[in-house]
Amino acid sequence: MQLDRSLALQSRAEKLFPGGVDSPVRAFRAVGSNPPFVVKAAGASLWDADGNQYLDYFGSWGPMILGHAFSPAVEAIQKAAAASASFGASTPAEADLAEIVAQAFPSIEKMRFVSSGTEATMTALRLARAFTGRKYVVKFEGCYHGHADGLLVKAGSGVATFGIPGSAGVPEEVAHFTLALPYNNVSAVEAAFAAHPNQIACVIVEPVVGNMGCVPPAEGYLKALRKITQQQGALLIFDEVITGFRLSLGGAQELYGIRPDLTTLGKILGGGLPCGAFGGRAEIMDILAPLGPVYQAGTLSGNPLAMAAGIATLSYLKEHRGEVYPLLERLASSVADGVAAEAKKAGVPVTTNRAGSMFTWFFTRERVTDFASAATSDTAAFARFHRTMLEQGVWLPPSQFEAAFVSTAHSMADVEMTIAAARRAFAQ
Ligand code: HOZ
Repeated sequence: MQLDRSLALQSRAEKLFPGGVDSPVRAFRAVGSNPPFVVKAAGASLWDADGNQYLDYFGSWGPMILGHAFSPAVEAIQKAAAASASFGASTPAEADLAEIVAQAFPSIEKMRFVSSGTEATMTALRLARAFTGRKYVVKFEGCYHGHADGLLVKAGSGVATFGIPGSAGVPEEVAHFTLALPYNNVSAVEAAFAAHPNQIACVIVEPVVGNMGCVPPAEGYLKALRKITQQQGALLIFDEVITGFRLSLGGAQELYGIRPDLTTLGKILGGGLPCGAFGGRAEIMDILAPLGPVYQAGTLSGNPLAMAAGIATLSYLKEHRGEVYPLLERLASSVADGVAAEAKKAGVPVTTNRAGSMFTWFFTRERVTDFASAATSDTAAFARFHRTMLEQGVWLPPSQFEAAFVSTAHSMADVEMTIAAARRAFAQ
């Protein structure tokens, strides 16, 4: 595979951006190769600057559930752009999208649109602290909720990929109020509340984790979080930036039957455009300015292009939910199990975790239920697998600690091609 143009583009980018990227994992350092530079994508395929075609298993890290350049979204964006890309004023499209969101997520009585998942989680925490009058926040090791200071403690995604324990530049005094506990461990949560009575404002969790690789909740875990937070007067925040509209239209909370106090959304919500949201109980949301004392704002919040792409994407998902989610389940289970079977035949230790259309092949013999078990993975073996798959035209997320995704644009032929590529990769 020729990568000359991508290599030239990488050296140009390295002069302009730290590591040559605008987001760390994209630099491919964790898999010891050079990132192809993408020039276009359609359906489940990506093309790089050298004309190589790849089957896409990271879907822009989640948003592209209907495949790339999904025509209703493209047309909606074009139409909105012709009427101006931004007004900085209220538009009817914001309420149109909000009504779809509220219908899919009954726990979201009121919401605000922002421009990223980071903004959504950061503000959800501020709201939780103001509402409860408490300072501590519980998060879980290996969960990633964007890069706001207080959430970069034992985080997943790029933070785990590069082994950064807690980011430099975050004052100890800020990190002090974040209690990072093992995921899927109810006693650790009970112990934290016992050690900090009436001091914990909220528990924030990825209900199915995507950012340490895919790690689903143990039976009863989310229910236990709901019960403890309710008993202790703390808020439960579901970070559904990845799982929202992916695991089902109403996200993980619909699937597991839990009603959190606040929810954060992003990715699919904006149909691939920069968009996030936070929302939940009206009495909590109504302490935001201009009604209350909690401040949050954004010039591009509710941006008309993002609203248009979101409406087109969510309307399709809503209308076709009866076909979309079973199709994603079939595709994801076939590829996840098919590759796992090839690993087994080849004697390569791989543990496969999957929830709906998100999955991870962990290069370990251990059951992966939290960050400690995810971290037993042989990341060098994962990196070799990643490189060999990429050479065969299969683009997996370039880190052991990120989930892979399928879209409705993937086909069973794509799945077969991926399994055959994995067979060759495991034979090496
Ligand atoms: N933190 C993102 C994945 N969980 C990576 C975003 C990106 O590099 O685009």
